[in-house]
Amino acid sequence: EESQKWVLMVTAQTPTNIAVIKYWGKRDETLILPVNDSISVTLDPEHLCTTTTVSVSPAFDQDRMWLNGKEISLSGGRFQSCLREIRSRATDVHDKEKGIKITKKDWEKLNVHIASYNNFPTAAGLASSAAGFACLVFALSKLMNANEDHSQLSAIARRGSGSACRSLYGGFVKWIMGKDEKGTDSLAVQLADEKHWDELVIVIAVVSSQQKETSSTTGMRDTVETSLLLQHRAKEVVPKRILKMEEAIKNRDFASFAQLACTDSNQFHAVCLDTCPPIFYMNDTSHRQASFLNLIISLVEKWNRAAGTPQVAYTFDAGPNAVLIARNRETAALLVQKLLFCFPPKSDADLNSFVLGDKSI
Ligand code: 2P0
Repeated sequence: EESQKWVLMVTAQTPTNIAVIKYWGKRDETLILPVNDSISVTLDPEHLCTTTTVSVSPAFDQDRMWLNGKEISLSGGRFQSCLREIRSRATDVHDKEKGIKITKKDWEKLNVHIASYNNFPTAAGLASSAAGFACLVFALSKLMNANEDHSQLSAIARRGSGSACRSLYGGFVKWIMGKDEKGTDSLAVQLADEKHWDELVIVIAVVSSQQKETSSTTGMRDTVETSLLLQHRAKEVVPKRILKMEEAIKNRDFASFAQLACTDSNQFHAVCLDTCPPIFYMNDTSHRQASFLNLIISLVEKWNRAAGTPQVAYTFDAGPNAVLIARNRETAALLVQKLLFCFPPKSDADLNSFVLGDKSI
């Protein structure tokens, strides 16, 4: 049938984000509501990003999704929540060029096909789910003409993966934990845009692209159930740290920024260690790689002390990779030099493991 032949598509690209005040622990697992606020930096769009194409056609008989070319199931609650939330906000779409008219009512029956690609290792602690769900929700909102602002969309992306809500904005972003038990006020806001502090350079040393052993979801659940340190962190430590970090970002105060980011990363790993059974994200890899990660901390700590004021901040997530934030381009160049000197790559392939946040360095 002629009317069955059309396809409407939207493609979007979303970078991942790196938390400098970490999210770890949920107060509601279904709605994905966190136990504390978090703050992150969104990377440049050309590095570590997800590209997602969403399409709709009357010829599609079910919702389907492909990730990196392989079909994956959409039956999980997280995908279903995102799809349902966006569908319920769909409005009329009129593509005059193609002569296509879709009414709000049509969207309830139409199925979508989703193709998503990550240009970095999936599930190796490089926040692939963050870029992925943010991109999916954004692309669907454009396709279905859901007229929600970025904060509203962030609350939907949050239902896919907590950290995803922070990737709806560039620059520095805060995920406000919210108070509402339905989660309507648990969303992301932009603290400063990408131009505000653009001398910072982020260097990511991808130590292993292997999938991590403990998923964030399981890890967080164990932590919430067993760690007393987490309760102290969420109630006493993070609220004060968030205020200080917001101030540091506003004033481009690298000394405070670095001190807060490093301390928070260390406390996140301490909380993991305080979990029963303990979670070792930094050592959950080969001996050589674990030594590398731990040596990076010493290298940065020594360098910062010798310089008299912080030059580089480190932050480690739930995977065997080091994220280093240099105060400017000169420092970033020196940092890469130091990393290569201390940890000479064994082969050319190893060299690729230094992903630079700035192409020109
Ligand atoms: C963060 N991480 O703030 C923290 C720091 C890992 C360490 O957010 O269960 O994949 O999907 O909400 O978002 C990883 O957790 O977990 C994470 P879910 P998510 O970036």
